[in-house]
Amino acid sequence: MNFTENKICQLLGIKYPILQGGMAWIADKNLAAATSNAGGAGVIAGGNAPAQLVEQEIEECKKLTAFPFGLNIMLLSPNAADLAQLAIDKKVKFVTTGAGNPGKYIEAWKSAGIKVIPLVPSVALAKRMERSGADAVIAEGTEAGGHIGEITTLCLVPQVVDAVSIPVIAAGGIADGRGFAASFMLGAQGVQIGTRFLAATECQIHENYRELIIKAKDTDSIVTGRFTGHPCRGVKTRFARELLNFERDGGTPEQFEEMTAGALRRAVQDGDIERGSFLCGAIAGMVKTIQPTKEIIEEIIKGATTLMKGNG
Ligand code: TUI
Repeated sequence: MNFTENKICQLLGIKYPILQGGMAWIADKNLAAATSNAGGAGVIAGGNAPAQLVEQEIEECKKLTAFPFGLNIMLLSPNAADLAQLAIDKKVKFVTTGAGNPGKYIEAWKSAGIKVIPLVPSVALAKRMERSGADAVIAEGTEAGGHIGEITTLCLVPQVVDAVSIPVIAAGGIADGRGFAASFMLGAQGVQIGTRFLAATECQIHENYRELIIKAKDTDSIVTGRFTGHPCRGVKTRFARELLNFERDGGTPEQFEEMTAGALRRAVQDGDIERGSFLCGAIAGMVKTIQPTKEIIEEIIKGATTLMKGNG
């Protein structure tokens, strides 16, 4: 399929309209560069990291790829404002945001020539982002991994498409050519994929994390932390079930935050099955093969092309 007319490809200067998810602690220079080198849009996740560390990642990523890549800013991070400025100082091609409203940064990013792509879990926020000058939005359904909204991808994407004039990127539950094609049928002009890239050769997560993803079946993801206001989807481990029980049995949100503080780092770096949070999307059950990023992207595009012939 030819994407020369595709709005996301034109906006970002990429070959295929596939963004790699900005997974905190996971999406580093290696995964971002591999994605960009394969024709997609790689993303370095800022997560909770200090600006100095993220600056190094950006610098090193520039050595690994000549293609555009972006920076994801998790707005709940205490370092979000520093990272917002870092994106400008380092002239990244685009910024994606998560876990909040990036409105106050948009003008500065636009003035610096940075493309702005906020993640939205609702039509209301999508409209607000368009009014604030966003170049595109990522409509992410509740099937996604990590911090999530309530609406499913199937319901959210077409409603956001109808509500805004800027291009819409679908996210949440997409892992192959069928998900890509379905997103386009809903009116999206691109997809963001996270969970499938957990099985990319270039994704440097702990072996235990990778094994949990590869072994996961359809019913193996659960959502914890609804009562904190920041629900998170991940692998249904014993620890995740303990968190759910804690919530049900009247634990306080403060105690819950204490139990989960640092849990993603423990999963990604230590492979700590007892106290780590192995975040993943509901599509983890379909991720079975460890493959190079390039192979994943080409497989998705090939699958979608077959399905979209005549509709593309
Ligand atoms: O952000 C994510 N995924 C994440 S963030 C994360 S780390 C974390 N740490 C502590 C608490 C919560 C998360 C792990 N995974 N995905 C993007 C996303 N953004 N999902 C939902 C949202 C979102 C929610 C509300 C975006 C905007 C929003 O706006 C509310 C408002 O201010 O209007």
